[in-house]
Amino acid sequence: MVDEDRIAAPWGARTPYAPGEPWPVRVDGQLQDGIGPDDVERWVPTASLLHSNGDAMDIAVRDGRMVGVRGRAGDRVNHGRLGPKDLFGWQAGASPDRLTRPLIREGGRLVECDGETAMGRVVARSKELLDQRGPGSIGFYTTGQLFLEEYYTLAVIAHAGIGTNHLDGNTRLCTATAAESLKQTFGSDGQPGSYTDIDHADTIALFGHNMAETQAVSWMRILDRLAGASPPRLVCVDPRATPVAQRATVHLAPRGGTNVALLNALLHEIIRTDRVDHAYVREHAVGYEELTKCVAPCTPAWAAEICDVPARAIAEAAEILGASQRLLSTVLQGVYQSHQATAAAVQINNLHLLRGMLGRPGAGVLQMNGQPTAQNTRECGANGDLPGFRNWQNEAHIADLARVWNVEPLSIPHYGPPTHALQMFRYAEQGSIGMLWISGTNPAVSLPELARIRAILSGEGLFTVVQDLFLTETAQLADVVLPAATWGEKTGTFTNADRTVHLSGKAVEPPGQARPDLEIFLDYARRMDFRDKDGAPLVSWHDAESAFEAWKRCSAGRPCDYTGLSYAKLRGADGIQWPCTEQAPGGTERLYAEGFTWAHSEAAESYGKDLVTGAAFEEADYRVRNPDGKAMLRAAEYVPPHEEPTPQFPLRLTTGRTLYHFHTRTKTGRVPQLNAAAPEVWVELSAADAARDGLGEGDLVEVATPRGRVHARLRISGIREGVAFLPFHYGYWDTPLGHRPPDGAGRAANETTITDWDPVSKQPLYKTSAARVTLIARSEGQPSPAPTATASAPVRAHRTHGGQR
Ligand SMILES: Nc1nc2c(c(=O)[nH]1)N[C@H]1C(S)=C(S)[C@@H](COP(=O)(O)OP(=O)(O)OC[C@H]3O[C@@H](n4cnc5c(=O)[nH]c(N)nc54)[C@H](O)[C@@H]3O)O[C@H]1N2
Ligand SMILES: Nc1nc2c(c(=O)[nH]1)N[C@H]1C(S)=C(S)[C@@H](COP(=O)(O)OP(=O)(O)OC[C@H]3O[C@@H](n4cnc5c(=O)[nH]c(N)nc54)[C@H](O)[C@@H]3O)O[C@H]1N2
Ligand SMILES: [Mo]
Repeated sequence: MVDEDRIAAPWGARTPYAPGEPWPVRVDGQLQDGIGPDDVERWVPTASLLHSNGDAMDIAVRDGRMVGVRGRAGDRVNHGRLGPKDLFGWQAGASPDRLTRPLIREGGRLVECDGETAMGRVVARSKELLDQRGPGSIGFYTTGQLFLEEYYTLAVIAHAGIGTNHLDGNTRLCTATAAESLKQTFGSDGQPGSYTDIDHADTIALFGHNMAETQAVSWMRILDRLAGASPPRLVCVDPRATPVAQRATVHLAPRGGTNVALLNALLHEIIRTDRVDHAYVREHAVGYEELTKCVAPCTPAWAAEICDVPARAIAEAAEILGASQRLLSTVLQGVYQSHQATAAAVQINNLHLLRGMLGRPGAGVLQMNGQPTAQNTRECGANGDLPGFRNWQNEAHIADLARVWNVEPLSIPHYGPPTHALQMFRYAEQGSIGMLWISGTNPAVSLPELARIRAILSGEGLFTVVQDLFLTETAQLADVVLPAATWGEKTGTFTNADRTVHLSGKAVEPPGQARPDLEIFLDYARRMDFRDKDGAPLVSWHDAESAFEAWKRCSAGRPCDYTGLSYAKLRGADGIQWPCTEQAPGGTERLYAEGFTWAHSEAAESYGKDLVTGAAFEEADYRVRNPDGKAMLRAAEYVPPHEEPTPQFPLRLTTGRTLYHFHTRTKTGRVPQLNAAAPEVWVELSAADAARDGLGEGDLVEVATPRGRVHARLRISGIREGVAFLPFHYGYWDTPLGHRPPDGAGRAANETTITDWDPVSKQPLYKTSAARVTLIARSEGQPSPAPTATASAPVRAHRTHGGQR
């Protein structure tokens, strides 16, 4: 068990290793005060819920309660390690303010009721809307934090039961661009790489990915390589001085929103210095000429002007990428939520195609996920795609799905792509969506332009169902609140960013009347009496395992093939990567070791989109561009961000995360150690920007954009000049204000963000808006509450601590 203070030392002690060696085991754990390992009655296997890394762990149970966790030594993902959020986060489930009874709105107030009344209302409203306005009046907005079985059931209910096209997840805010970039390059979603590529890589490039804070265990793996023989070289692209940047061989800190310019310059240099694997490109890719032409004018000097990064540093980074023999790249929100998101993410795929860096140990790209089960949302089609990565434009795929569900193809809406989340909120705003069922997400804090979102959710014409653990900012605006069970209180599978599937067991009972999301969805399907075309129940399963079996049938023959998996097999194993089939019973470590099977037009999940407008191509276009089903090099020119700084709003505002909190803090804000490490919102500026405006560490300032304002204490950090950073974790459920922020300033970053999205992936642009920072009150000597072991470290040091018992 952990003796160190893992709040102060988040990555723990080093266990160095050399390329190609197995990563040494280090078992991390944390038990409640006064409980020793001998006091634990049972250990229940699961994996981490507070990010997408999929670290395998066991929950310690005593007297029917969770009393701690430990990492699983034998698991391929973490070799026993856990990050700070997982070491402490398990305590959240037992919070005294968990929802234990359903609530309904009566006379403007939420009041407790029984399950029958609550579900009765949801069903009555659904039937009324179906009768009066048709399936398009009902929308579902789900998450990346439930289990596979739950998403699949929801996808069947929405697509075939209700027959609505309005089903999406908060994965739209999270990894829609990852999925889209994989479709654009490889024809289908599906993560090419594997975490084991870290063990072999000679070069690791992290693009807009603060892995140290957001996938802490994978960062430990990199730190252990850095501490061992023949360490890899690191390239980091991030405007902040993150812990990743501090360890990088080259750190490029571009202006926010200029990724495509920078990446095009890197590709320009790779081509100019002829670091292209021509044989690989000839055999496996189309689009080389177009790409070459597009990046020809993109010299480092050209990009240096746009990105405000020295041309010399860009050339140096290109030299490292070009000289690598085993290159691993990871990509996350600094790309996906930034300007030209898909266009930029695709350039990183291009880098790997040009260099022949795919499908072998150490050569891989990880278009990362964020949430623990975002992969499942995507593969089950609860994210605005169809289940099994099927193509909505391909009639044969629709017919196949109709066969699996035993329904008529026409009853599965596919006149267009499933509606994306921000469009669903627009429809709710306009009134065409009359019921929105929100499960496992807190849009009143996480969506852009919160004043507008609050107005939509509390609007008279919209019936809102919220399914959550707590009375969140969103639940407070609902018409019906359904209390849900969560991680450790229910059984299901989840799949991490490198396609590893884990089974998560039930360790304890949920509180009160809280029910697993699966049970709620099954109950709804039963009450709605959804039928297949022969009159049998559409949803024929009754528990997690039977739902998993149903999903296996749906996944058969698709890229995410689960047919070789079963609960029994997952119980005996330590994480298995899909595709897992009869032919590959042990799973598949890397995709695309033998060509690009899913890029043929008959198989592809998408026929591609225009990278500037997002317009979808037709099948005929696709066949012409890619007749042999190869990988696609897709070029994109840089265009400036939509909202550029002005004299009134001179800064580029970006938003993101800290190590200690998860999203809107419904869990981590209720965990004493984590909350104490980062108790309150802050804003970061560079020393130069602060000095120019006469601002000092700890000053209370207002961050304003054309949408809204946030009050926060200033941290003078290593962030690049001209950029301000706000963590987006801080809603208002635990503020002294209680409910809503008053008119005027709040503390949620999304009071300020813009309603705008990438035209290709439809992912919101949380990383680029124009802002100003002005003084409200001097600090009186107190530093800002921002953590110090992380990217928000002050230029002048004091230390965050407090994880020790
Ligand atoms: N501790 C913690 N871990 C988490 C989560 C959490 O809430 N807390 N959430 C999980 C989820 S759902 C997700 S999606 C992931 C997100 O994980 P990350 O993507 O690593 O996290 P972010 O902080 O959103 O953004 C990463 C970096 O992007 C940089 N950035 C901003 N704008 C730009 C830009 O224009 N270009 C470039 N190159 N970089 C830019 C920021 O400075 C920031 O350091 O984390 C997962 N893990
Ligand atoms: N400004 C800004 N905004 C952002 C981002 C950013 O970087 N900047 N990042 C975006 C990204 S990547 C993401 S992923 C989103 C996250 O945004 P949200 O999804 O809104 O954030 P969470 O706090 O994770 O909300 C999850 C909710 O589900 C509940 N929950 C947890 N487990 C269960 C369960 O088992 N069942 C049910 N029914 N409920 C459960 C939790 O209590 C919580 O209320 O935010 C996005 N918003
Ligand atoms: Mo995310």
